[in-house]
Amino acid sequence: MPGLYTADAGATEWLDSALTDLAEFRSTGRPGWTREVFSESYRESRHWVADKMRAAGLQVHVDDAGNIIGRLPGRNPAAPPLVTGSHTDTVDGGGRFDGVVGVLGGLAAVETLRESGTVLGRDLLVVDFLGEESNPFGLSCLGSRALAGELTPRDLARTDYSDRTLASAFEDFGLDPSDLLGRAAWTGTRRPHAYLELHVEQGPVLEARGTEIGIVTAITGIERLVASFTGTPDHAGTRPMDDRRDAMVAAAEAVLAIRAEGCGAPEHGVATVTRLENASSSPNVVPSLVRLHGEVRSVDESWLTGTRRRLAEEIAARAGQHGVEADLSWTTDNAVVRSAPGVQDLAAAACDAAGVSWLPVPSGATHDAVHMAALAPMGMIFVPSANGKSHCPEEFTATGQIATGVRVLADTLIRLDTHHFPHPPRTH
Ligand code: HGY
Ligand code: MN
Ligand code: MN
Repeated sequence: MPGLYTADAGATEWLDSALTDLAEFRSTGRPGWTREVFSESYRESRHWVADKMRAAGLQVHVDDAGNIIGRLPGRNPAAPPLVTGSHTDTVDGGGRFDGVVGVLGGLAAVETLRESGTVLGRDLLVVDFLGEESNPFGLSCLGSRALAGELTPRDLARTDYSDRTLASAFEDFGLDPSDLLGRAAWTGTRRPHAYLELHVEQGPVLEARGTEIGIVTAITGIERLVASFTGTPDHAGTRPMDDRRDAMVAAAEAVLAIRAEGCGAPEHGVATVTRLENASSSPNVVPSLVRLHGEVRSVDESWLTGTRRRLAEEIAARAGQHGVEADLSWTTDNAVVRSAPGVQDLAAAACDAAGVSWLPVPSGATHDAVHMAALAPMGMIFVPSANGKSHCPEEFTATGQIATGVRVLADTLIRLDTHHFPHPPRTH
């Protein structure tokens, strides 16, 4: 079977052209590279990804949760497989590298194994997980959650801004929601031996330190908030300023309280409000019902568990000063997850063997790896992001940097293949 590379087009050329070709699948009329889950551009791109996996010599199928899974047979197909991969959906106005580097890098790693004549003792699965990015339903990592058996009926009943349910979005995408809650899960003997994901750092650390590889120590936890502020509607032109119950003012105070919370975390804390909705569309009525969407993140578990209480007190107090009621609804998008020490050690050994500089780094972004950690020892390898930018068109990582990540990924997978994990490491 001829490989991915040709005589005059090796790994970096293949990566360059694959990145360029996949970037063509984007939603018109949206900024940057937009290929959101369940969109038409995303639906079309899934066929391209499956074809790319076949071109890499993988046996390809789409599972009940819409994950595209490419299988490289090992000597013992009955052994728990190794898994790598990431996602190819984007945020609105996103870039060309977030997630994509882990899927294409997984295929390039398969080629690296083939070129070196390496046959693993166990299958290697390269997965393009469905819908990693958070979405209007407020739930990220749809495909990897399903594999981990973590999707719930309540999740499928979530609605987007137009009150469409997540279940109907899956149906419209050609998937049966009832399969998501059971059959899709990798339970029992389907649990992998280990999971390793290549991803762009999406932050400034590696570039600032001139380091080629980040070995992820922990992945941030995320608390998501929807807050409703209820005041009193009034004529915006006649109601005196000292006699209003303005829901938008209370929401604005909450935006600042949430920002202050994120600035107060001891280790890598962030907090962001991304949406304010006035229930009324009239520009001349004092807002009486406003909804706020926000999130708080940190790799510091104990601090993060306190954020709900701190913000509930602060937001209620500030809203009360304006005679406005605040109702807060929280969901934990994911808890803080630690990478398996054994996987981190093998990635470090691979870097050292290749003479590649590396740093242990926490991940402020969440990933499919969070949910795969529920199934198997997990690790992540980062490559630098130019100016630390991501989730925007300026997102960039040089192909040579990605190729270094692929080399480390391939070597670490070879080491994982024969590694014995003495006991299931604590990941949650
Ligand atoms: O939100 C995140 O951290 C990831 O990009 N989905
Ligand atoms: Mn990502
Ligand atoms: Mn992302």
